[in-house]
Amino acid sequence: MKNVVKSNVKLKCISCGTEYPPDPRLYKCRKCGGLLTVEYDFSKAKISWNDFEGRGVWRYKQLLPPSEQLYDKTVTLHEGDTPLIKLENLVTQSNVYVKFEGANPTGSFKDRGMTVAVTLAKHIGSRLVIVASTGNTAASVSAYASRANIKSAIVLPRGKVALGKLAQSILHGALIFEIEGNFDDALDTVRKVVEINPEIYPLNSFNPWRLEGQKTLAFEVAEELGVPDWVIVPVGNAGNISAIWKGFKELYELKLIPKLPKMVGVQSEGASPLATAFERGLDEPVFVEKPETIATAIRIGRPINWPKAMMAVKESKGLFLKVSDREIVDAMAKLGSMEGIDAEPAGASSIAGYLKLLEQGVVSKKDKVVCVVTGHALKDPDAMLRISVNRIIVSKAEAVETILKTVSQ
Ligand code: AN7
Repeated sequence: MKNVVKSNVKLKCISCGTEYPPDPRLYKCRKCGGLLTVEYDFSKAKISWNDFEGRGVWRYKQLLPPSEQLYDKTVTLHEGDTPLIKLENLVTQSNVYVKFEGANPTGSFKDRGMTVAVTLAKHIGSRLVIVASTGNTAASVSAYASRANIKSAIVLPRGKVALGKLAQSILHGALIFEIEGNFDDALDTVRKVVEINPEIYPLNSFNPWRLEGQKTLAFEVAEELGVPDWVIVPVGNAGNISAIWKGFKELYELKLIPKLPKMVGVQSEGASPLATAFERGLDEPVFVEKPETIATAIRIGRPINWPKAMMAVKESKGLFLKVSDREIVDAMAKLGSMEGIDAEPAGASSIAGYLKLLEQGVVSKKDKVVCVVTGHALKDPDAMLRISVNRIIVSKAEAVETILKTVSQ
């Protein structure tokens, strides 16, 4: 264990504060069952922006848990270093950027976490990893497990996973279990399986090591753009918004940034336990028994990381909000047709959220905003085909020419 995780790292329960040595196999507080978070002792650290070298997630290795001995033994597909694209047509004269996580190796932000967590899993000798997933986690875990020569098992809600994600998991050779029920049921299954058999390594986001990789999104944004006023993040199981906030807070603690952004969590109306709680001013989520949305990635009714996400929004003075399926598809179509950026529905929900906040006057055009587009449109061809376009059946070049004449006028 000593060789796997750095010596200045410990685990801490976010509920009761109990501290633990950095055991990669500990996923919840032994005392109260609370979520764990990875903590660093930075008191002796003198880190400046010039110290970071290389590209992608591992550029920030000083702020990641694996020990130095593992730096040249990481399980990597060169994730991170994703494009930060300023919107030019969808919103003119604004200051809004898309952080395009669809450009990661398997097409979603999950890869940032998997490179770190699968690196640890491999070096503690795991032979089999498991995950419940709405699709992207499965696609990512199965890829990184293959790369590490580890077997992967994935548990999916049957019939509710976008085609591209299922196909990727098949391609990566995962053992696929499809259950009757939704993601929340799949996650319960995984938790039971790892309780019975602790040799099987779980990679859902209750595993705090994974979130360490995901926090690097904040590092990339801060390094390239400085600190945004707002960071808008699609929320499902609520790991990513928590990880990104953790990343900004660490930079602030290290005095690498002078201020913090406000965090916005966007949920789909049919799966909005946190946004509903925020609307009603509650401190606990209003769980949804039967979540439903076109954004199947975030079709989650009982987000496991809700305490971390609520803290992120509260501490940053941000907010949660809901968007409808129509607003999501509309944002997805606009992003594709006006900016050439390919977002899957969940990914486009951050844009839908931005447009809504702009309309409500909560966010102004002058504000520096980063919308995290979490996954690539190719993941979900069925969703793209729901966008109405002009598809014209023609038999002759003359017909094409005639129609184009009217279009170009
Ligand atoms: C594109 O793959 O939960 O709030 O099992 O795929 O950290 O859960 C996916 C989540 C946003 C929500 N956007 O992130 C899974 C899974 C996309 C996603 C989220 C997901 P979290």
